[in-house]
Amino acid sequence: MTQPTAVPTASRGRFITFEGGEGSGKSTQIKRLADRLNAARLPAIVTREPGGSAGAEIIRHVVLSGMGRMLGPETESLLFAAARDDHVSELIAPALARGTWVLCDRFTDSTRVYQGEVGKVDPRLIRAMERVTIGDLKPDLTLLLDVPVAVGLKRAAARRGTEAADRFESEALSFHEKLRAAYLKVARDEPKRCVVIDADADPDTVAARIWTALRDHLFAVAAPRESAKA
Ligand code: T5A
Repeated sequence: MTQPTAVPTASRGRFITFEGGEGSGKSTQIKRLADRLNAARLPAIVTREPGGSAGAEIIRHVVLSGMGRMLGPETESLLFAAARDDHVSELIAPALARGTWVLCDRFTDSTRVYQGEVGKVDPRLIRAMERVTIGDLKPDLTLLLDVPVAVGLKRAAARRGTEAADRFESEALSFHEKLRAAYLKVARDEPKRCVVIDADADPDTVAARIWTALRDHLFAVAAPRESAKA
């Protein structure tokens, strides 16, 4: 198991996580932000959870196929934790240490919300798994992309086309409403780390909102070059 530390040195990269319900636009926006940071000569990589490293991608396949579901929410949580452990030690911690910004599509808040708040896994287990898998590695900023449930599910369905819904997309509407409320609670509880982005708008507008959040929360300590300005 990893015990990474997050010593905030000037040369360490920044760690930004994207969170939100299904179809909230995380994948779309994370790529746009990476492009903008790289254009500003702030090296940034995009990764995702579950997944992001070879071992974690194998676990992703197991979980999203629904195979973990029959084992119950506790065991499913352990699978997400195992994937995160590999991802942090193989990709995230080394990238941050060499000064690269890491943009991660979902992270610990997904476990807190999906398995904890909604799946009713004991919060003590959730926190214990966090301690073991991420140590002190807290995101510098978490962007919570918030959209009405109907909007997110409609977008996810349109993107999926004729393919079957995955393990979580196929849950009932009430499940997704609970997710949204739980995410908003996480943001209320940790206002310094989390920024709620109204993502019920066109992609350019959402991208501009995200950039404003970075400017307000991160660039005071990691000033971008001129070319990063809107
Ligand atoms: N999970 C994950 C847990 O339960 N516990 C955990 O600890 C972790 C880490 C991962 C699943 O695993 C669960 C949560 C998830 O259910 P996934 O396949 O990685 O599943 O999928 P999601 O993270 O849910 O992401 P989605 O792919 O469903 O949605 P995104 O990334 O939020 O949305 P995106 O950008 O792909 O957009 C969806 C569609 O909408 C369009 C896009 O073009 C795309 O077609 N779109 C917009 N349309 C209109 N206006 C906009 N502003 C738009 N932005 C995007």
